[in-house]
Amino acid sequence: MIVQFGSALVELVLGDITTQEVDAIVNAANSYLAGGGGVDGAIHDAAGPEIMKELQRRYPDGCPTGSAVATTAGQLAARHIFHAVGPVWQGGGKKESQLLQSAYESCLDLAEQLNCRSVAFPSISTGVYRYPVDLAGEIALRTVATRLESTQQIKLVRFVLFDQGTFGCYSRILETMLV
Ligand code: AR6
Repeated sequence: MIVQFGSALVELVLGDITTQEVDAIVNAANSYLAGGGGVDGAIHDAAGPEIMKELQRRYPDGCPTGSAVATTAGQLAARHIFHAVGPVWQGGGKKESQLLQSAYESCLDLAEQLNCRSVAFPSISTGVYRYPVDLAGEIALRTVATRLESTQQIKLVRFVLFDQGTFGCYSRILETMLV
């Protein structure tokens, strides 16, 4: 599914983010930037050990929840990895929605600063961090769509969704944003 916002495209695909040929891919990291399972493990495995070394050297204090930091991308086809830290879902009363929106905005800020034309996102926080996919997808898509209406720099945002349920959920949300 592809939709135009401003002069840019939002694309939803079912697949693996590590194989995407875009300027930057986004990792769903933890605040220690320590690696882990899920998409974080897959990205570090595919990119190679230099990425963890770079994180430890450049960001020894980690990254606060709701923010993101950039590294090179090792063996990936992308130029940059943006390590974004989404919130752990705790029922919705712990500023989770603001923190998730801020994590996406931080990545979009990095994309603009680093002259990226294309960025691929996973569904941040909806795995190990248990954020409900319908709520997270709404924030992800609305935050990206809002930014794309005002930036000239970013031309493609691709959401790379790993399972059919998440892909279907994001697709339904994007459809409702068109009417
Ligand atoms: N490509 C795209 N999406 C993927 C891939 C992949 N290769 N692998 C998994 N996903 P999660 P979180 C999906 O748990 O909830 C880590 O341990 C997955 O199916 O990766 O933000 C970190 O170190 C789900 O839809 O991230 C943190 O400690 C989505 O990516 C913690 O997990 C996010 O799931 C972060 O948890």
